[in-house]
Amino acid sequence: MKKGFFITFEGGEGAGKTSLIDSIKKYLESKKLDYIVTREPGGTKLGEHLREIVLQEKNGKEVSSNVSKTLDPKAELCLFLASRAQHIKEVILPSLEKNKIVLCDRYNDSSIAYQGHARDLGIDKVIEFSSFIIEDATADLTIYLDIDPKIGLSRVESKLDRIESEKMDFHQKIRDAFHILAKKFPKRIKIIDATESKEDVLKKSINYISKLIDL
Ligand code: Z5A
Repeated sequence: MKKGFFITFEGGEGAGKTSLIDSIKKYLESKKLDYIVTREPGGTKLGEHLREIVLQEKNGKEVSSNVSKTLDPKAELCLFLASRAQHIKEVILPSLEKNKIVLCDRYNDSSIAYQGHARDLGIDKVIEFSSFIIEDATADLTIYLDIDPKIGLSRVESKLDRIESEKMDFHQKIRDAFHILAKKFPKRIKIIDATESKEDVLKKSINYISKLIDL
């Protein structure tokens, strides 16, 4: 039975999710609230192995295996979902059961945007398929950091992984998909303009979180 709060962070490349989570973490610490920070793909031993396969990088360095050079979109989706299934069982649900706040860098909306829309598997198909994996482990709040992909990529261009290296059209489709999702799930997904200052992005995020949690 879920008792904590599950908050996910989504956005295109370089939107600022990792920086924002780091600031929220400090804020929660100052309020003496119990939290964990985790990410997808990853969060477990299996997830970190799968991360190396799908992103073709380890600790920011390219890995030599070429397993993922010709990765089929359906196979790619299954790898992200395998990572998620293990993550839910090993990390997310146990933390929520201990009343923790779970801050997760990317989650199911990324599968819907990247594999469902940008890789053309279909938004509704991925929502339906992934529902078998996530069951009721849905986020209570999703903060979507919205940014023009040109600006986002320019923030991270020195360390592009396999997916980040896709063409601009691909990244634009990801942004479009997040907007579709935000319209579909307006109660859960909150859009924040990621070109605002880090301080303003933090302030707006804390405002949304405070509607969920007594801060
Ligand atoms: N993926 C998928 O396809 N399907 C799935 O189901 C899942 C994921 C779960 C994970 O990569 C990849 O997997 C991802 C989707 C795919 N696509 N790719 N590639 P990742 O986790 O390694 O990478 P990422 O999530 O895209 O993170 P990122 O590119 O490193 O960006 P970020 O975490 O959002 O940004 P950041 O590191 O916090 O900030 C980037 C820079 O911008 C940094 O220098 C900051 O200081 C700066 N920054 C941050 N905020 C601001 C503001 N407000 N103003 C100015 N500068 C800022």
